[in-house]
Amino acid sequence: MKTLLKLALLLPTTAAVQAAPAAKAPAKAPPVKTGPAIQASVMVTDAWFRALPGGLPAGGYFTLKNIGTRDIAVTGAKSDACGMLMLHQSSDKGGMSSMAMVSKVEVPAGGSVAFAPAGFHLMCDTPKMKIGAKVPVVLTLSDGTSVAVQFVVRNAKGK
Ligand SMILES: [Cu+2]
Repeated sequence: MKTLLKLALLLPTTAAVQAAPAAKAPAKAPPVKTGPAIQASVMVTDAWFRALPGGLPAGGYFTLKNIGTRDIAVTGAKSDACGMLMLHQSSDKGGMSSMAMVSKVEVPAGGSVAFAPAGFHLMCDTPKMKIGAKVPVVLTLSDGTSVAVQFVVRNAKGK
């Protein structure tokens, strides 16, 4: 982080601002990764589903960065690959792991939130997906917009 900051100080401001996303451009990304999905106010990266055997619900994970100037919340998700797609939060209370539905996940302006195993995640009921394929998901946001994201389908080990 310190190195980045120094670098930014050496460059003209506009160049530094544009350099950051350009450096992460997924031109040579491995085939199983999807590029970032960018909408006016958010950027979604590293989106994937964990497909489990036996038609069990599939957890969906991603990182969402609020690149806008206003606080925002993820208020829902839908996908043709799922019967129902819910926002869930896992919690660990006294060694007991459980999960519950949440109505929204807030992301402050400039902040980001990781949907990850053991935390916030999408729960895809009756999934129809193949490992190695990509499935489309639409995330709805509190400002009335939505963002379309391609999720990579990985196996139970997340590979
Ligand atoms: Cu869940």
